[in-house]
Amino acid sequence: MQTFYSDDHRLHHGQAELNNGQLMPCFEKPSRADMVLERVRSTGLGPVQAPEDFGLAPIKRVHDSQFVDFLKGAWARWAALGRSHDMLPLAWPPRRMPARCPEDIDGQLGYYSFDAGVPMNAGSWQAIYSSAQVALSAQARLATGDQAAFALCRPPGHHAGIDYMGGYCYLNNAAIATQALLDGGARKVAILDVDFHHGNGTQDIFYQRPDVLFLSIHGDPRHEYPCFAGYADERGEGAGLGYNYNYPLAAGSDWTRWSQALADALRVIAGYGADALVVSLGVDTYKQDPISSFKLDSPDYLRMGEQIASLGLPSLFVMEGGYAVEEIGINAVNVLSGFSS
Ligand code: Q9C
Ligand code: ZN
Repeated sequence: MQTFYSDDHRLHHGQAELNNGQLMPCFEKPSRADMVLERVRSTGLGPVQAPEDFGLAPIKRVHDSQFVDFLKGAWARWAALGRSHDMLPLAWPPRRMPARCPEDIDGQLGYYSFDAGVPMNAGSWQAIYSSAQVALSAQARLATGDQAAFALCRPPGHHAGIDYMGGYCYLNNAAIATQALLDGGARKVAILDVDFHHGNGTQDIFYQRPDVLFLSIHGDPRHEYPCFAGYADERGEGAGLGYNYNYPLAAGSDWTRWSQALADALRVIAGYGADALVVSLGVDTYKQDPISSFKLDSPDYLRMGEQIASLGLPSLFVMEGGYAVEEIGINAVNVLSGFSS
């Protein structure tokens, strides 16, 4: 299968994040994508291609236009204040505080985010934009008949909602690609999110729509980030009611437990009648992941790919999380190899 990748991801390199009360170097770092690319090459998965430029229009099909323009222009406004350290949000509206959009950059950073896990530096927008173009380019391969494609996206996207960033995510690459598949002629698309964290942003974007089925297998939000979404009773709304499935699992879940949820998700997808599948491929379910609590092992990812392939659907794999950098390439490419085998 074809991999899409851009070196632009290196332009995005956050300094620090808060983890368990401690300021730490960002877990979401450039070496993650480098390790996956190296494994794609060393296993001979297939050709690696640079993305085409589809512009902002397909991004604004799922994201609020003002939010996208804010992301694009934020660094220039920050730098104009004489600031050169990472840009970060610091204040958010809680219950009963009306969410008006303030005028200055600090207020707007809070307005357009839900947490502080989204540092930006001078090159971040270019990396964010290119990551979305990587997903769009990979999507285009399915539209022209390939059975699978891999979007090696960085930064990741599944926590980014219609008009907010969070959790290392700025633009929702998988959602942007899904909408492009629909705009290119697909009637229904299923999104399977296997990242350790609930794909709250993707859920937000498609929550009221029946043309996109969203399923996420993740750490139980009672105990795990993103804390406020990912419960099993979130089933969709309005016309989208019944098209959202969450599988929250307990800490310590291993392949035996995890694959039961996968089997149910695959059964639901098979019954939906999708024209294509988008997989939000996070490998932070790995037993050694530094910020997660599942117990999948490297060979389990081969099984994951094989079982996803059993659907027989054209499938787009979009890279999301995974922070055990030494094994991230092995685990991510195992899913793709398992799919292709
Ligand atoms: N102590 C993705 O995997 N911090 N984002 C969790 C746990 C945020 C993860 C802290 C994790 C965001 C794309
Ligand atoms: Zn994750």
